[in-house]
Amino acid sequence: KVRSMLDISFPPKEEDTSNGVAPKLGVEASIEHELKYRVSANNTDARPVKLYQSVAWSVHDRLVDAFDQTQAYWKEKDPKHIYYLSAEFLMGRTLTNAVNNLDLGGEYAEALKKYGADLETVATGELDAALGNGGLGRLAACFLDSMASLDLPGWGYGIRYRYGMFKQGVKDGLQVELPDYWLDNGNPWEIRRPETQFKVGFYGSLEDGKWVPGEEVIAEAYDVPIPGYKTKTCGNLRLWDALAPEEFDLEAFNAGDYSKAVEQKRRADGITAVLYPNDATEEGKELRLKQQFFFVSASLQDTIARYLEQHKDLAGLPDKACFQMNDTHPTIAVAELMRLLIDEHGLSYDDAWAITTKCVAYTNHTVMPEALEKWPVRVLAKLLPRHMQLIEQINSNWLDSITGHVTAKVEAELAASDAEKQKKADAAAEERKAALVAAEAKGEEALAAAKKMVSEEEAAEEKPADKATLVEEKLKTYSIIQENQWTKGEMLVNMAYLAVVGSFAVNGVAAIHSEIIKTDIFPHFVEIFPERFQNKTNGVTLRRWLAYCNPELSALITEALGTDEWVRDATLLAKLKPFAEDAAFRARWREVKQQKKKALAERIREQTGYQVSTEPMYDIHVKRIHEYKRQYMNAISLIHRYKVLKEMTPEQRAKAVPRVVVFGGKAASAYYMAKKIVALILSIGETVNNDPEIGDLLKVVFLPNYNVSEAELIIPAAEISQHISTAGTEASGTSNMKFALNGALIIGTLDGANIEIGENTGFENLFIFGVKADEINKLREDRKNFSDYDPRYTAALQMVSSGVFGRPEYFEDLVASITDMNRGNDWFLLANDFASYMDAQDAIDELYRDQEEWTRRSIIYTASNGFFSSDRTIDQYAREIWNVWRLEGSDYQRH
Ligand code: GL4
Repeated sequence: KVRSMLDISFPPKEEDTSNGVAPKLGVEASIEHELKYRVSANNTDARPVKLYQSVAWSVHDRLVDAFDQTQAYWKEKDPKHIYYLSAEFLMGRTLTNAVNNLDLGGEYAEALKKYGADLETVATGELDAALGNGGLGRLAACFLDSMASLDLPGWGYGIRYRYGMFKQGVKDGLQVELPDYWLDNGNPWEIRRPETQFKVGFYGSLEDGKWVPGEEVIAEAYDVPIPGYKTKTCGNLRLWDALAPEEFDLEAFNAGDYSKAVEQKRRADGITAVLYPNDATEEGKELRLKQQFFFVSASLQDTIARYLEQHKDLAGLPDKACFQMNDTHPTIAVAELMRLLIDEHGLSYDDAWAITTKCVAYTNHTVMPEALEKWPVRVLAKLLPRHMQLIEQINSNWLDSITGHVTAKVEAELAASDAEKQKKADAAAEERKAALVAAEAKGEEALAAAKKMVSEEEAAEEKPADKATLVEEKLKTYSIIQENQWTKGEMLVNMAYLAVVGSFAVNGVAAIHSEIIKTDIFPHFVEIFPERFQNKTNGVTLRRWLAYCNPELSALITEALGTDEWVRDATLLAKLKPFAEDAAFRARWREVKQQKKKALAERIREQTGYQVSTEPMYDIHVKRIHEYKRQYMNAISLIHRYKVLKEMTPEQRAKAVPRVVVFGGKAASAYYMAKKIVALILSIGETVNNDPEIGDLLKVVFLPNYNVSEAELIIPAAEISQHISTAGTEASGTSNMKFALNGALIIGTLDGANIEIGENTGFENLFIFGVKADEINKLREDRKNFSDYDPRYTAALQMVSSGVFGRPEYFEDLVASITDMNRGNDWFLLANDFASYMDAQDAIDELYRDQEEWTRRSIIYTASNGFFSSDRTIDQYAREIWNVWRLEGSDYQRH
């Protein structure tokens, strides 16, 4: 139970340790001060953005106080720290979260009255910090919130991308990508640390075993304070920016070569310029590897430097630092920590390895083969020659260490198959002998022919397997360095294997996913160290994803429970269950939903121009656009729904259940099919929404630029939410948790965390459909012979091909990808799941007619899913992986 761990008071510091404006000026005065001196706007010129900025700077000062106190306290107490290494942190906006976590909501609301403004409106002046693609990056952000809220000494380490996730626009019915200038108005939430810089090298060569980089950049730190919820603890997200060692080459400039003069700066700028916009696919670009090494190297150097301020001997590092690698993106940390320990700090290889493998842990977030990073040896050797050398050594030691195991395995297999083979060989020899005897009796010619046949047979006979060759073959399947299966001769470094070998713990992110990685991705590693593999089911912070994004529902929950303690102890939500049976409470619950639907309808009008009613069911499908997430299957179902509505009589239409279906999500800019899926949804909307016969019965909306802030608006308004990935493909999903907590019902497959949501909520309360994960392999094999196409599915696709939604040629590929076995093969099994998906949709319509029962279930969802608080997840990491010391009273105690 999380709360029991939370009886912590930050060491009470009575004395005023203020270092700035904040404590000297009250909230109101500080806003005024910032407006005048930092933002240079007088009161009458307090335009929304300026007001936002001054409020943000005023909060910033308070954050800095909390930050300084916490960091000083941690330094004094010297507990073990968690360093969460992640290429992505999808933070979203900060203002509302910071004000409320600092428990200053009331004060700021009061102070803003003077400007005729409220906090909610002022907060919209902030641009999202979108330094992440989707679930993986947002999870990292939730984890930071929970670490601080649980008073755990934790830092995030990442990259300060100057352009975050691209901004998605819609033009001529297609997605367009626009740059995300998120830093343009300045960023009050970061503190630049020019005093904290590290050199990071690339390229070059090995001279006398020592790496001499051919290029160097400077990593400079920016700190983003992370306030815990109503605790004095304020954690840190340290993001690195890249600078040129010499910004300007004066010699080149004097020689008249201006472009050479700024060349270094240009190169450094490139490293931290953009976030790669791929979710669950890897691009394999050298720049990407450069980014990974850049932030990992700076973070490790920084940690070691801080450690050495207080300790002499690096042997103690594992007691003071744990590096959690968020997927394989930071895996080069294994080699870089080795290099730093050996080359920079003089440790032996063996000592360095002992330390490294006690400091590093790895979380796997996907089983999609195209997302598992494999870097060509050629690229690694060129960019990081010393690291490639170390990886070779790590690999060869690793293979040596398991050769005994593998040999024994091969011997056992041989022993089993040898006996079998010997039997066969004996029988064959008998037959040949008999054939020769028979042929001899028939004369010379027959005998000659029989002899020839016998010698051919003997030649073709299976030779006894050579053990050494078998061992060698088998060892290859364990090797970190492998041959590219598509490009013969090209050698690749499998980063996931390096991560598993270099870590003391490996975890998946939902129960089913943690099993799948054991059986399908790392089975041979599980043989060697079964105890290394764990599950840590994901979670989300209830601060951002319930308390702050849905204050109306939160107020109702708090009123019912008589306390707002549920915001830090989510298990208390279970006490809401009895209220599901209370009709008056249900009415109020519905009222809140209605209010949130209204806000979303307003947003839809602003963004798309479509006027949608607030009466229909709000059916939401938001997440990155991907074939495996099957927005396409939903689109096909909507075509069918449209067709049925068109064919209805007016009497039938009067009885239909109206829906507003909202899609949102970005397609990676180079993801061909995903962009077509966006276009199809837009086209369906264009046709359906303008069809006067349909009216409010169906609206299909694609809300552009889905991001954290849009999610905060959309999720509270949802009545049904779709999580319909092909079973076995979505590692966990985290928006499913957010929807459930906000009382949206789920239609979904038995995939990722849907399963655990079902277990908590009661499967009878979800709309579950589709094939199961363990059937997938077989169904995929069989799908060439699939003939059981649902007529509704075929008819809907026919409508696309015949141009009902325009541009049939443009959608030709998309249709072929699921119908033409030679072109796309329906890899994600839409055809297999369509009929059961439609059954689930029918059940949804049916239940929606019964608003009392629907609302009852909605309350049950919120009451049942406190388990999915990231506080619980982080508590499990802290106890079962990190073994961190934590504040208890004013002391640290071991778990
Ligand atoms: C992801 C998974 O796709 C997603 O299911 C999971 O919830 C998330 C966080 O664990 O990680 N993996 C990748 S890659 N991107 C994700 O969002």
